Amino acid sequence: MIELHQFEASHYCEKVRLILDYKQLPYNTVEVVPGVGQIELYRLSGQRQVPVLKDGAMVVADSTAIATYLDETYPERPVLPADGAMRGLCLMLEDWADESIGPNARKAMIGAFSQHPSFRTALLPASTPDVLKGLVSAVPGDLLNLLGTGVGFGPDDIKTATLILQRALTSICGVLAERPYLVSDQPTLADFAIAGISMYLKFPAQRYVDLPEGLCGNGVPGLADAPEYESFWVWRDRLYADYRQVRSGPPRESGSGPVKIGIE
Ligand SMILES: N[C@@H](CCC(=O)N[C@@H](CS)C(=O)NCC(=O)O)C(=O)O
Repeated sequence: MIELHQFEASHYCEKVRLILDYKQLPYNTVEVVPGVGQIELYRLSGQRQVPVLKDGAMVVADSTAIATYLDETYPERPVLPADGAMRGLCLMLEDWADESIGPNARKAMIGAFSQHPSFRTALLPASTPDVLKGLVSAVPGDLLNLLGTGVGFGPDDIKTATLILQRALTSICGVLAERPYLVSDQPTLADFAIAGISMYLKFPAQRYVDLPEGLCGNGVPGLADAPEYESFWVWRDRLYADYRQVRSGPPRESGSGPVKIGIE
């Protein structure tokens, strides 16, 4: 059985989970404990980042390398187009997703956490005493803004990130007005990369990802609910409904471990 060594809340891991589900390949996830678990990951893969895919004796790190490996090994339902121009475009879009949409989406999500106490407390373990939850939701947004300043998450950084995301969503909606998926009539790696990242802007309403239930359907105000991006969310939700498996296990015991949202 394929093993995916992952952080549940990482968008790179979500990209790979989307691809595995699309290809209808059964797999088990191994949740890596940030820090100590990465030592074991290093022993396994020679580097410390997730996702890492283990398929028998084969160990592959990096979401793009994993996608390529999966297409080569399991060619049914390819995610990389055979046509050279389409393949190039697909990889460019994936890179744009990873290098621009991803980091900016994380900033926008942090901005939303700082402004919306309920969003913030939804991330806390269920076992957190109510008094502490109250304290977290009482931390003024201004203070969080101040704390964010200087590490790339200050109000100006979040404003710039939001502007970049607005442009990105507008561009994507323009493409989606012409065709059902970003590169061709079938979903490709580009679709899965951008759909995976989109959870930072709006968590899917269903439990596809094992995150605290309070996050489901929540998103960054102005991006998650603006009518001009509706076709983006329709595309994202359709992709999930058509291809992603809803989790069958019990809801996440949110006290069971840290939620690591890959904020570098
Ligand atoms: N290029 C890699 C990036 C993977 C990555 O940045 N993973 C993050 C999680 S979102 C990670 O493992 N961070 C932990 C660390 O760098 O120590 C890919 O596409 O898989």
